[in-house]
Amino acid sequence: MENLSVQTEYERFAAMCQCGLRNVLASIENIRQQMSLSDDRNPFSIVTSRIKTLDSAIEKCERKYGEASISRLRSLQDIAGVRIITDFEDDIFVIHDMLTRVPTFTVIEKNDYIANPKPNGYRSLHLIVTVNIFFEGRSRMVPVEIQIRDKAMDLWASLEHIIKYKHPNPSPEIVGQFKRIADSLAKFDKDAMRIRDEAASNDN
Ligand code: 0O2
Repeated sequence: MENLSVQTEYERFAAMCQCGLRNVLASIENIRQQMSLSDDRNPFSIVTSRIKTLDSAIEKCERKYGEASISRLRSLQDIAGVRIITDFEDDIFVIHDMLTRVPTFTVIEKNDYIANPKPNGYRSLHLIVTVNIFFEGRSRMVPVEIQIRDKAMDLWASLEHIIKYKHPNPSPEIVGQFKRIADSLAKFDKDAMRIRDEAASNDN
């Protein structure tokens, strides 16, 4: 019975977050389209989104708080999530600057795991934005998480996620190997930008 009400309440909250997600995606699509009109390279490569499943939300609450009550589930700020993938590392900050100026949502939190990678090597720029929605006859604010990363960062995070999902407690040796790959990819990102800039200056 308790589980049933958690599920019902979560579905209602997730529906609210989904309204916010639609607003954020519409704003991102508008920016992406406008930028595609210019001659410059478009910083957006791929945009995806998801609503967190109840099971994933429960797993996260239990990991973070040791319990998954309705109030804990509602405190999660990434029930709705957008992921923006760029070709180059510096495109991430071009997109970040655009998003801070969008009038339809407000950036309330920023975690720059590119300037400060996680100890395992994870790199990405995370934003939490709040969006005003109209739901059940009244206006409410809901959070949406936006993760911005380049293709190299995304490759690393996808593989690490797959392996961590199958083996939640990897050995220090495996963790060390992932850190070394992350460091190589960080160097690759710098080289890719340098080669891009050299190629452009050769054109001039
Ligand atoms: P999923 O699959 O996206 O639903 P935390 O307390 O750290 O667990 P918090 O406070 O939300 O979570 O903040 P954080 O760490 O800034 O962002 C969490 C999200 O970033 C994760 O969501 C992942 O999507 C991604 N992420 C963070 N760290 C790592 C990492 O080391 N490896 C990979 N592959 N992804 C990471 P969820 O809810 O954990 O998962």
